[in-house]
Amino acid sequence: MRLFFGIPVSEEVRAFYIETLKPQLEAEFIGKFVETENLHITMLFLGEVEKVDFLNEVKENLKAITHFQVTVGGYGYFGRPPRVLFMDVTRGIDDLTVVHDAICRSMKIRDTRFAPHVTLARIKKSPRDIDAVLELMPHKEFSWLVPSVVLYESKLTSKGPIYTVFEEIRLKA
Ligand code: 3AM
Repeated sequence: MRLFFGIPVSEEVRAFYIETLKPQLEAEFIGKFVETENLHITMLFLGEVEKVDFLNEVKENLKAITHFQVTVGGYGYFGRPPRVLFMDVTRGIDDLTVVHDAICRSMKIRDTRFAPHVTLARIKKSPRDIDAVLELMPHKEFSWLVPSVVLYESKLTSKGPIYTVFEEIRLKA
């Protein structure tokens, strides 16, 4: 199984993406756009895993963390082509880092590169300057309460990845 921990975005973000943002991005960039139902904030990518014997320890550590608000808004990108185009996390980063660190501690993994974001697309080509195009995109902020962390299974298919919920781990209410 290919697994990763993540936090799904709110329905409001999904609606904004499918109705407004994705059509505008598709008009500007050539690349692969994330399917609406796949939008999430990656907490930790695990890769191929045979046994989920780590899960009890992760649950134990996460249930001590109180649910919290995150806010996303604004855009950025990183990497060489294909560049990862993302919506930024503007508030809640400290809380997300606490969750990330708890997962890493439970799994005895060291990951110092945590930079929470919502991937929107992988851009292969941009006929115009990316920064100039992103300036034109609607700048809206969305906040929501994060009640749980999800362990996703990711199946890679020719049509793109399909994510299913392997386990939803509730935070403290
Ligand atoms: O949040 P994003 O979309 O950037 O890029 C993959 C995605 O992150 C990342 O895990 C998330 C769910 O697939 N990912 C995929 N393969 C990876 C790898 N080998 C990886 N992250 C690190 N190493």
